[in-house]
This record gives sequence, structure tokens and C-alpha cells, in this order.
Amino acid sequence: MAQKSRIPPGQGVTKGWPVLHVGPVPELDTAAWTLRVHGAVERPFTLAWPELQALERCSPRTDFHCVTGWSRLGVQWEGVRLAVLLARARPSAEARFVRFADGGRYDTTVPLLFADEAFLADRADGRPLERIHGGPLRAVVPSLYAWKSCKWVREVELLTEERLGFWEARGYANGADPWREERLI
Ligand SMILES: Nc1nc2c(c(=O)[nH]1)N[C@H]1C(S)=C(S)[C@@H](COP(=O)(O)O)O[C@H]1N2
Ligand SMILES: [Mo]
Repeated sequence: MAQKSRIPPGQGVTKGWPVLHVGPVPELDTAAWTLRVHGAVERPFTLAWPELQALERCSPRTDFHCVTGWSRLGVQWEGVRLAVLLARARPSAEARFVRFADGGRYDTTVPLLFADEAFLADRADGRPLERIHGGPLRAVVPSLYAWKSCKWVREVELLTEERLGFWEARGYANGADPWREERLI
């Protein structure tokens, strides 16, 4: 029963880890890699890979629900909480949303209310995050459908107004709550 209550309506558990994204896996070199934190913040900054690695770490265990119907339970992530980055950037009083972007075509935005649970993961299940799953670094917003968890994240942008992301602009329900089955508009 405890197990069943963890699975949102219309979802089925997978033991594997399907790979889903639009376009090619980006070519990335951690030597040239940067993460930019900007937008409606008092102190925008850009981190190089070693600087990201030096930040306070977290290791949340979360479930991962894809809107196409699979749920992967108990992923053991490691990374940096979004809150650590935001404490340094100091969102302005008007900031309401946080947008994650991969530097290419993909982006997605969530209300700042989710900032406390969101994190940036560079390891999963005891190994460096595989490139196909968004390595070297992906965003994770555990309580929302997985399209809100931007792979290959390069940019964290604070917004004062909503901006629809790649899938949200193509008919996905912006709320993305798996427990309410907010799948398509
Ligand atoms: N940059 C980027 N991030 C992305 C996507 C994408 O196309 N590009 N797809 C999203 C979707 S729809 C899903 S279901 C998850 C899948 O993550 P996975 O391939 O690690 O299972 O990544 C999300 N993050
Ligand atoms: Mo998805």
C-alpha cells in the first residue's frame, strides 16, 4: 500500500531509466562549461565547473514521474540545492518564477514556490550523471512531471512574469502536477 500511494494516477513504475529529450545530446566540455544565474536578482553570477563542485552538496532521494506514463522510484541524486544558488544571487522582491534553460532550444519555468525542493544534480545512483540523462548537470523539480527537470542546464533565470517553456508552449499543462494529472491543456 505504501508503495502504491507513491505512484500518481495513470503512471506505471519502470525499473529502467528511459531517455527522453528533443534534439541531439549537446556536446559539452566541463572545461568550457558554465552555469549562469541571472535575471531578477541583485547579484547575478556565473560559475565554472570547479566552482559549482565547491558548493555545499545535497543528496536527495526522489521519485521521477514522466508525463508519458512511467515513474522511476527512489532515484538517489547528488548535487546542489537551488536554494544555495539563490542565497548567493539574492532574488529581487519582484521575482516570482525560476526558468531553467539548456543554452539551446529547451527551457522550462516553475513558480518560485518550488525553489525549496529544486536542485541541480550532477550524480545519480552513485555515478556521475550520464550525458544522456542531462550530465554534467541537470535541474530536478521532484514533485512535478519530469519535463520540468531541465537536462544540460546552463542557465537559471529569475523572472518577474511567467514565461512558457519549450513544452508548455506546445500544449503541456503548465502546472505539471502528476497527482492532479496536469498533462496536456
Ligand atoms: N534540455 C532538455 N531537458 C529535458 C528535455 C529536453 O528535451 N531537453 N526533456 C524533458 C522531458 S520531456 C523528460 S520526460 C525528462 C527525461 O529525462 P531522462 O531522459 O533523464 O529520463 O527530461 C526533461 N528535460
Ligand atoms: Mo517527458
